[in-house]
Amino acid sequence: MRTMTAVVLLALGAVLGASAATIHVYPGASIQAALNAAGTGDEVLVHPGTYNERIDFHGKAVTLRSSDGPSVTTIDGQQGGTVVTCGTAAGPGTVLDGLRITGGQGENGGGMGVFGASPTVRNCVFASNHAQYGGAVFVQVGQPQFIGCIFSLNTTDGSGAGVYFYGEMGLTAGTLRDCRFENNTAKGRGGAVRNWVSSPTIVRCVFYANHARVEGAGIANGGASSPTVTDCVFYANRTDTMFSGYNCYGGAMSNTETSSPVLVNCVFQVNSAVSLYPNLARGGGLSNAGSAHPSLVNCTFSGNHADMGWALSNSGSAQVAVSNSILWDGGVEIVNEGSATATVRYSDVQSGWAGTGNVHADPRLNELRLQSDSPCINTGDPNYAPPGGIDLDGHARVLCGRVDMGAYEFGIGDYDCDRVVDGQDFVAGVSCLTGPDLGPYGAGCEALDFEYDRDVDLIDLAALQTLLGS
Ligand SMILES: [Ca+2]
Ligand SMILES: [Ca+2]
Ligand SMILES: [Ca+2]
Repeated sequence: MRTMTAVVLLALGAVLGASAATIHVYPGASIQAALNAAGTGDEVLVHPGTYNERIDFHGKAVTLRSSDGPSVTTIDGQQGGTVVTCGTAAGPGTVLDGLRITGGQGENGGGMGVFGASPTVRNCVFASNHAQYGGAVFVQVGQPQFIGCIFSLNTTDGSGAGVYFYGEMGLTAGTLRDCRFENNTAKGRGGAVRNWVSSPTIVRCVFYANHARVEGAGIANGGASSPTVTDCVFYANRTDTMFSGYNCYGGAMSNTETSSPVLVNCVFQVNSAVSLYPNLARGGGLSNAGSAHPSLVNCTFSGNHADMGWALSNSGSAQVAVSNSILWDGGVEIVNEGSATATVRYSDVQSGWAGTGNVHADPRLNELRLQSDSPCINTGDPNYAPPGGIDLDGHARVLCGRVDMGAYEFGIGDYDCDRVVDGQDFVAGVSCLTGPDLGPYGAGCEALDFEYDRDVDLIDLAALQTLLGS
């Protein structure tokens, strides 16, 4: 037993002692050559410049990163094919970090193809790539993580100009976190993201000015795709049709077949479904068809537009559940066709909608936040237990004892819930500092936890002071 332990420790020592190598790549040299030379755990460090090549990780657990970020470090595929290929069961230890990927042109994934792999992609920019499917990225089986990435000006003849998650061959999910999709264009579905039988987790992403011709200018969920979409902003995305007899659906999002995404703390603003001919454009915000069962909690719709259903268009046998939300677009907010239903509770619907706790009164928005005289303050579902603790501003989701309607909770800084932030709140704030290490606070101090780290400290009081001074 003793010998055994020693052998194990020796082996462990060998592993720990084997220091990972860093292989430097400078302009004129080949990144692929460095990847070929790299072993498990090694780092390939790419120095500023443009590298005209296409690369393949060959499944290696290698970190490929730039020394100075994506604004000065580019891999340009020069329209020769997919720029970055990641397959052969690569796991999260296969890392792409801080590079700009451009000039990709492929059938599946112009910028990057992920096939049966789950790499980590951080701080990358995918710009001006093109593919038949997945203009920037195509994922077929795997759970890649995209963190802090920008997808801009990518195009596809088919669907998913930004990312196409294609799950018909096996589990395809993954994560999009803190990503930005802007000005991507799909001739088919999913101006930014197309999910087909795929359910990724999408958190704190911005979808801006993406375009799709058929449906889902932001996200198009098809097959059985049920992503969770939390703390996301959909702004000025647009689906359109120019031809008589052709419909278009979902300025921000479309859900078809049995897709049942869950949307929490999301904003839908000035998205549109547009047609040259009357009554062909449905769902300025969302369109739901087939047997889609999406649910929306604490979402705010403002300024969206379509021929039918300025916020929501529902058809087929879709069943939509809405709670704690604001639908204030200026037209008929919800249209149901076929046997579709919309169950709306504790929400403010401009054109009115029957349901428990609903109102239709001016929500008194200022940059989509509730003003102190808003009827949406403390009128959300009294039994609501938020799955996440924060609102879209990153503050506590529930303040003053009851959740509000909309993506932003009212009352940060207002300890005593009198809807005014003043010196009395500041005095209370000092009482929420509970010791030299500060530490967790008692109930009621959430309103003063600006950073929402479950601790009221001097940083929070500084933020409160700023609010008082404004
Ligand atoms: Ca509240
Ligand atoms: Ca107060
Ligand atoms: Ca804090």
